[in-house]
Amino acid sequence: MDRFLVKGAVGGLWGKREQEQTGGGPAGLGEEEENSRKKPRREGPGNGVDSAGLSWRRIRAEGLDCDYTVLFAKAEADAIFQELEKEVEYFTGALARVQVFGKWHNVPRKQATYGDAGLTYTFSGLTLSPKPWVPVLEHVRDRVSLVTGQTFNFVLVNRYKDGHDHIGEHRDDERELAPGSPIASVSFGACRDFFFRHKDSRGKQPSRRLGVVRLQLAHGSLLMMNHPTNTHWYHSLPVRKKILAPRVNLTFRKILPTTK
Ligand SMILES: O=C(O)CCC(=O)C(=O)O
Repeated sequence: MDRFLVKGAVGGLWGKREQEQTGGGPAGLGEEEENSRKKPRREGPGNGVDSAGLSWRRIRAEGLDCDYTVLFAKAEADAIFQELEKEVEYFTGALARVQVFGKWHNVPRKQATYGDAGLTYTFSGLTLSPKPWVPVLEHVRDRVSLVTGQTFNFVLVNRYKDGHDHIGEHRDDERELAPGSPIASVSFGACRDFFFRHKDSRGKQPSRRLGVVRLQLAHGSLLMMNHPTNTHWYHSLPVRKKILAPRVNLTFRKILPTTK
């Protein structure tokens, strides 16, 4: 922990801006619109290289608006990953189990939540409070805020021990999210496939046939899922049995303050 705090100081490894990184990484290998050509520097995600030297890739489809970049270069991403492995405390017991059609199963990954004091959210039908922020999560949150101009008060941490761990198709609970707010997804560890499927293109007899948007989320990457993506598209992280290495994903959100 001390090591992390020291490195978090401005100008140290944790605080340093990664000027040299321009590669957008392996995202956007699917049917999405791609726009990774370098353009004159502009502020904010979604338009080539920004003023921090980050190369953004636009991912667009009907009702889908995402931006992808490699936010942390390898050395910093490695250090953050190690710190997350040391510091994050995951749910155990009933919170690590889920009921599907009346039968209880272990959640096929580990989960934890951190956030601002006083917030509550619902999880597995329970009203819970997130744990208080720890420095490594604040560090990643603040870097995302710096490069996107967005603020976040909550993070869901998902840890996938290997390619057997996964998350099924879902949308994030919009009732708890601030209307129109983006979700910032930051990944560390194994590079994994990540799919978006339009809500009208699900099931055996879909009403429409829009293509699946397939991405790969690399070590140190940031995927901004902007409004209205979460309204129209489901997302998932499928099983990949050949992947042996762990992955930790952080989804930063702005959730509404608890109402009495
Ligand atoms: O691990 C991921 O990339 C996806 C996490 C996710 O779907 C979620 O937090 O809602």
